[in-house]
Amino acid sequence: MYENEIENIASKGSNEEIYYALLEFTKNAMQERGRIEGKKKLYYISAEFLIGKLLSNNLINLGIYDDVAAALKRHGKSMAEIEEAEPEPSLGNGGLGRLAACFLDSIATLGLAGDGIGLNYHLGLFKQEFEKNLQKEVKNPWIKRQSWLRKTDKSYTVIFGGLRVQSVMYEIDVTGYDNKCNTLKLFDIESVDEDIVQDGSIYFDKNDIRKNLTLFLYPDDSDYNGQLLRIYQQYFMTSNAAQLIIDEAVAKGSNLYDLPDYAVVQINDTHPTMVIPELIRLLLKRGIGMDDAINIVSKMCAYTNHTILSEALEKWPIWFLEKVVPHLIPVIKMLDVKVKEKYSNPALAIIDKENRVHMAHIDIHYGFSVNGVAALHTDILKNSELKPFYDIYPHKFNNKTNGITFRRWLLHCNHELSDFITSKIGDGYKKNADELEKLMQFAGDKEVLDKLLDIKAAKKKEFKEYLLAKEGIEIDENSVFDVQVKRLHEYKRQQMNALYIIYKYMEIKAGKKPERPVTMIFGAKAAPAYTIAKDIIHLILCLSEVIKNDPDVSPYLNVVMLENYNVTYAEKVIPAADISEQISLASKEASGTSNMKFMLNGAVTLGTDDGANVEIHEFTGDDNIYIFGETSSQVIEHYKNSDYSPEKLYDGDEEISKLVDFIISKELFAVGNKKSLIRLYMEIVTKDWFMALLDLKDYIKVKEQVLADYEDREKWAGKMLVNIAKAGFFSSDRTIAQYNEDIWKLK
Ligand code: 26V
Repeated sequence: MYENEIENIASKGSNEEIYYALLEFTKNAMQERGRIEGKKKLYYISAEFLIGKLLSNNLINLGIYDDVAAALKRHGKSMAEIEEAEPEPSLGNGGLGRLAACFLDSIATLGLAGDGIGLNYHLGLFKQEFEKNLQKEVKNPWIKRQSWLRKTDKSYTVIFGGLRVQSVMYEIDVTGYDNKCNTLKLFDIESVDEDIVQDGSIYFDKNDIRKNLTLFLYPDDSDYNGQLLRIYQQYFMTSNAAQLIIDEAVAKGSNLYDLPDYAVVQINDTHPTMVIPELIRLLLKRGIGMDDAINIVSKMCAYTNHTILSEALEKWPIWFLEKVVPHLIPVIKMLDVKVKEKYSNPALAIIDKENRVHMAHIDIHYGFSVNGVAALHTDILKNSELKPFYDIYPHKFNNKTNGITFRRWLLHCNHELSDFITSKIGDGYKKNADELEKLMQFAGDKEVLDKLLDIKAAKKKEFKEYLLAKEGIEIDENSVFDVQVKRLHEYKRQQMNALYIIYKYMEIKAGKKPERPVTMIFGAKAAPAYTIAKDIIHLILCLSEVIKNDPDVSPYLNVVMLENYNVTYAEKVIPAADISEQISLASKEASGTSNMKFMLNGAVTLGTDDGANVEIHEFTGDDNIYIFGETSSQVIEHYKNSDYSPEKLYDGDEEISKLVDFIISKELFAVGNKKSLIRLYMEIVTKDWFMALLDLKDYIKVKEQVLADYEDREKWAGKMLVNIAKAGFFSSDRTIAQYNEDIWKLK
């Protein structure tokens, strides 16, 4: 349909020129598709949308990727080269933001009317650089003159205490696979000034809201002004959302009392919670009574919980809110009074005794649905974290196990594998992921298994070359690729993986050489104010250096930390992985989504029975996954009884203390920062809040087993096949169909 245009574009000069021509062409093609319409619409409000590069994905969904790739090839170019010219928007931290992006893809693919609403952070999340084995944060401007963003003439006034701003709404089209478009709406203000942040830094004047409001995602909130700025951002996002929702519903004929027939709001974690009091306030302003307003809004809003970590559950001191959003205070106080009139249990209060506002409690009392993101996570919410709420609102609680879009995480990032799958079972799985199960008929088929190994080998080689070109790092494509890529957090236990590396290093030093070299690959950003997380990055980088410079060890073990891990990197490394590290302390990882991406690309999971690993385990069976460590109920007991003591494990077990002591060895001090290494050592020995030492020995034992099993290549390929075949459940199309069936009820 577009042959001439595509041919014309492919014949242009530089990669950049081709990219920008393709960008405009694709934007137009998406516009021609038209919008998904419906009386009722979903508003998925989220502080993060980690959308990644969009060109390939959009071309795939438009059904013209192959035509474009073929035209480029005729002109001696590849899609991969052209994509290099596309900047990656960094509008998210990790799983939560990427999930929102996968959901937008599936919502449009299923033809449901649903838009994303968020903020247009000019500098996104920081860019990570490594300097002296330490993480350094620098600003990352990603918006170029030409981009996927389309400026609209929609604009709202948003009022803060002592400040009034005028918003601008941008849109990015989201095309469904073989379907029409929805949009991602990102709000901004014109006065934001990127120049108040110095090059090579992320620091700026946090008081100047007009200039900084939409500069960064989660600006460092370790201080008072940083926290205030977060509240400014949250209110700016939700006030725009609420005004837009009412506008669009009224335009479609709503009399406001029937607003729930026109709009359903999914609140992605607590960041958008203020949409509830803001909607109520706007309805009051339009003459609706308090009880009616509360009733209407409560029928529209649904909340997703993404973590049980208490430090991540937002509780704002009321005077912060009084300063930023004084006009919301009467509403919030009224919501609190109504709860207290009904329930005397202080655990249910919105405003607690210390005058902190529990944002999740607003969502649960005044929304109609509360969901966790994996079966285990939802059980933990019901039975412990949110038990008092489950007791009074059992009907509100439901599970929606996360998913990933197979368009990006298979069709786009692993053409070799998806083409092969298509050749074996046809392409029905592209729309109905459950059809992947048909691959099970090849479980004993040597030819198919060998082909899977060949594809993996090709993706490993491709990644090796990418890494060499990008970072000048050399890895051995015949080694085992053992990969842990995710945000850096103690509960995810990258430090436990680092202790395994120390174990392996010592084994090799003692002459026990592995059959095949191992490449340990990490990717992780640490929050700028999270000291211990940065210390763990430091440890990994120091280990990498020590091992690289040790000729006894380096032929057998290589440790690589990818700089500035992001969606683009994920698309390259996940298809190349042999082992997927999912080693969080059981009960702490709500779901995880990289576990699903790895599985789909034929990596075998080494993990704890946590989050969605539990469901992966159920699908693959014991023989195709490696599970270790204490269970979530055991861990929850340890916390309840306060009976976990890292000191005891350290003092009582020489194998453990030997590994931990290496953190403060002369070898590491020679390449690292003494203060940071000692701090991390002390943290592990005296606190170890996320119990890395608890599971360490079991982890080492099972990982050794994985490496041994890897050598039976045929058997390993069988495990790969089962993982791919059983991944269908984890398609975000399934997740979204369930959200719609149980919560949104769009059509
Ligand atoms: C946020 C914060 C912010 C303050 C410092 C500590 C801290 C720790 C954790 C978080 C996580 C916030 C919510 C989140 O990102 N959850 C992730 O959501 C994913 C999508 O549902 C899920 O797969 C991950 O397991 C979950 O961690």
